[in-house]
Amino acid sequence: MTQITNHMPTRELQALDAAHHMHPFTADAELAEKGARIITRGKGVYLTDSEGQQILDGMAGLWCVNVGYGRKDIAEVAARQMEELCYYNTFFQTSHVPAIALAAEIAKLAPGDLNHVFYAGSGSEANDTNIRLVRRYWDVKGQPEKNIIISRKNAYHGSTMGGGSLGGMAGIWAQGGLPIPNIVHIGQPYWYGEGKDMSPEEFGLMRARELEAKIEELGVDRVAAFIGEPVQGAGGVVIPPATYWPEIQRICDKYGILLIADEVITGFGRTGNWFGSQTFGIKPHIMTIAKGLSSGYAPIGGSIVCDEIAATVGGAGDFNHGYTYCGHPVAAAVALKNLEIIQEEKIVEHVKNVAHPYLMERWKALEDHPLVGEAALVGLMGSIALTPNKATRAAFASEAGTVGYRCRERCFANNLVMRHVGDRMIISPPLVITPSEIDILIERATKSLDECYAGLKSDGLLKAG
Ligand code: PXG
Repeated sequence: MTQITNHMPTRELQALDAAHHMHPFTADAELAEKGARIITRGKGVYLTDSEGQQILDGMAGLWCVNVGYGRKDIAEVAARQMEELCYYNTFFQTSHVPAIALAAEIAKLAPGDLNHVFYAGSGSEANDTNIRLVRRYWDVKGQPEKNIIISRKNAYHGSTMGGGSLGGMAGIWAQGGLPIPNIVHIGQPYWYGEGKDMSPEEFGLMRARELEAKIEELGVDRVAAFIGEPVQGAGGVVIPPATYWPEIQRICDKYGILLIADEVITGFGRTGNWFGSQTFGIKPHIMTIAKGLSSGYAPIGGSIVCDEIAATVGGAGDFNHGYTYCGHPVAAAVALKNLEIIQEEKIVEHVKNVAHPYLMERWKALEDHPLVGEAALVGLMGSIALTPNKATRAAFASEAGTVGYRCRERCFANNLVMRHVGDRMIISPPLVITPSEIDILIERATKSLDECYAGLKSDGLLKAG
């Protein structure tokens, strides 16, 4: 077999990558010309690339490496589990210790009566499970017509047929015939971009009441559930106004609609509590989890399900759904170790009492930069809205994303991973980030914003649309 190692020249790795590897959400032909940046190692909050550059990972991989890179204790657990029991299924009346222990631990950590875990390999799969689960629930209850799920524009719930349909991303719908039937979308609580002259509080209420209007329009006997991310992540770290979630909760309670909180990003400490639902006062019937469940050390996700749904679906014969890797023993053992680390090292407390307050102070100060209209942060999820006019919160005249991309490129050149969504910059660093590492993040972000601003000025792109 060809030996391909970390020591190969970058150009050769890039050529092989371009020849054989299709990248997710990527224009492969364009990437082939430029060449992918090849990441070779990770330690703490830092990545190393094939040129030996040290990069501060302000995104924790893809919002997931919450305990930081390179933990030997997790690697040891994985190796041990592979030797002891590398795989067994949980389909045909069998179970195994890692799946049992992890489900019990998740039930302990999850609020209220969210006491049951249906495992998946990813967040997308878990949301596909949720579609089937809530439809099955109402079917068993004798209301098979109650099968419409309401979601939101610019939501992200994955990219499988189900996950992509629940999500509200136009780019995903444009390819492959999505959304599937009986999933509908209301507006998002994105005050900065869509709130116009309303106060954030008024706007939050208005957007929440779109749910009530939609339920009335469709008929309550047709609506199964509402799904939302406590804070939209991939949509650009959209932190809802304080009025939004309480109103959504009131409406779901009033009409008896199931509430699904997609906690794939917000779960396991990201917002300064174990779950984003706790930060925003949401009482969901189902939570979607993935990413931070294992800190990305192994692919695993799932649905945390309340007593009533688990009893109803579980009490009505076979639920004909499952994945080969449901509760995969190695992934489950890794996730369990990750949860132990978060608890023993008090990482949620670190986010709440140390990292968030310090980053908040430094992040907010970026609002003094001429390009920054708003710098917002919940826990360790942050966004910066770039604008040519702070007073009006105007968008740029250039095609949406042009400025954000240029800023991202400056960040990447300055060894900081800070993503862009349209013309918003976003961060979601490992939860273990220290104040001195936050200083480096801010220093690199400021330098990148300065360089981006200078470039926009000289290219005449500082114009409002
Ligand atoms: N729900 C939410 C809230 C997510 O953020 C998923 C579901 C799907 O999880 P899987 O494991 O199937 O990817 C996600 C994933 C981005 C980006 O560009 C975000 C995600 C995935 C890929 C890219 O920010 N979030």
